[in-house]
This record gives sequence, C-alpha cells and structure tokens, in this order.
Amino acid sequence: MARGKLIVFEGLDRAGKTTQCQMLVEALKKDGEKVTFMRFPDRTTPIGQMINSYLSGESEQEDHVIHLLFSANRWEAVPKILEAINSGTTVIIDRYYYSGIVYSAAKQNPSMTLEWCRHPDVGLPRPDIVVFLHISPEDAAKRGGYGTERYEQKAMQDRVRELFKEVRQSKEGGDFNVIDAGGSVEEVQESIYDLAKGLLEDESGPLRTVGEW
Ligand code: NYM
Repeated sequence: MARGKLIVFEGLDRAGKTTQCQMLVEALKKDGEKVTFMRFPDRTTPIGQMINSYLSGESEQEDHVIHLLFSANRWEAVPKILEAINSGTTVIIDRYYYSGIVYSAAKQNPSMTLEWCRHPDVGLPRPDIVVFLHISPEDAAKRGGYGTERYEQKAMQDRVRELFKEVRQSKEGGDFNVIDAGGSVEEVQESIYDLAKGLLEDESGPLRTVGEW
C-alpha cells in the first residue's frame, strides 16, 4: 500500500488558508481519496488551550516559552500524523512549523533568530509539499482587516511576510509552491487541486524529516 502524503498550507493571516484547506479535503474525499485534516495550533489539547489563552490575550507567556509550547503542540500530534500516513491516508495541515518560526522570530526578541526558533521542530515529519498562499498587503486589507488576536497587527504581519520570504529561500524552500491567493476562491482552489492531484499520483519515497538548516 502506498503511504499517504503530507500537505501543509501556509501563509499570512487573511490569505484564506482555512477555507482552501477545507475545500481541498472535500474535493479529494469526493474523488475517493483517504484524507484527514489537522490544524496548528490544535487548541483542543491541554497545551493547545494554553496557546489559545495566550493568543486571545487572557494570559501572558514569556516569548521562548510560548514558542516551545507551539512546537510541543506539533510534537504531540506526530504519532497521529505518522499513523495516518503509514495507513495510506493523506494528511492536510493548516499551518505548521513555518508559521511557528516566522511568527516567533517576528517578535524581534534578540535571542530568537529564525535558526533558534527552528531548532525544536527539527525531526518533525517534513511535508511533501507546502502550499503557500501568497496575498499582497493590499488584498489582505481588502479582506476586512485583521482579527483581535495577538500578532494580528500590520507591523507584525509585515515582518512575518519578510521572514516567510527568508524561509522560502532556505534549504527546504524547494518544498514551497507559491499560489496567488488574490483570485476568487474558486480560481485559487483550482490551482491547489491540480497541484495536490499531481502529488497524489506521484510515487513517493519514504516520508522525510525536517533537517537542520
Ligand atoms: N502561530 C501559529 C504561531 O505564532 N506559532 C505557531 O507555531 C503556529 C502554528 O497563531 N496568528 C500563530 C499564527 C496565527 C495564530 O493561528 C493562530 P490560526 O491559524 O489563525 O488559528
């Protein structure tokens, strides 16, 4: 039996990741593919609840601590991810460690470089592809401004945008497929669907792990 694939969606807030992820899951299910959906942060676990409380502003956390909690929230899901993939189910994830490193590094805490931030995630399952939904600041603004959670302010988003660029130029940058998210929901969906179908038809070697930069 062929293993399932690991597909990650990334992008800035307001890029439409969640909508597109869910549409892809539905479309692939309709085709008879075995697919499962996950998202990070997974706010349902005890660690996820601490993250949720931090993001909503109900609690404070030291910068390194919250960073490590986000990473721990991914590590606690690894057995589930591997189990699905090994049983032939494709896993589609809304945000992964790339968000983990860019949002933390965007805080500009002097000791939290991209490299430092990335370290706790080394060894995680490495996605077969990353679907990066690219949205211009103008299009993001047209989508009605940001929400009220921590990190959803313009200056932070601008830094996140720059840091995502750095990640896309890194050693694992080749995993990224940049999709213009400025079009209609249907247009964007079509490009993503084609990309995913291509991947599902591909023979793939063993699942890789996230390596050191
Ligand atoms: N976020 C997300 C992080 O700061 N670190 C992480 O590791 C992850 C996965 O959480 N603004 C941030 C990015 C978002 C926020 O995500 C909540 P969402 O997809 O809006 O629930």
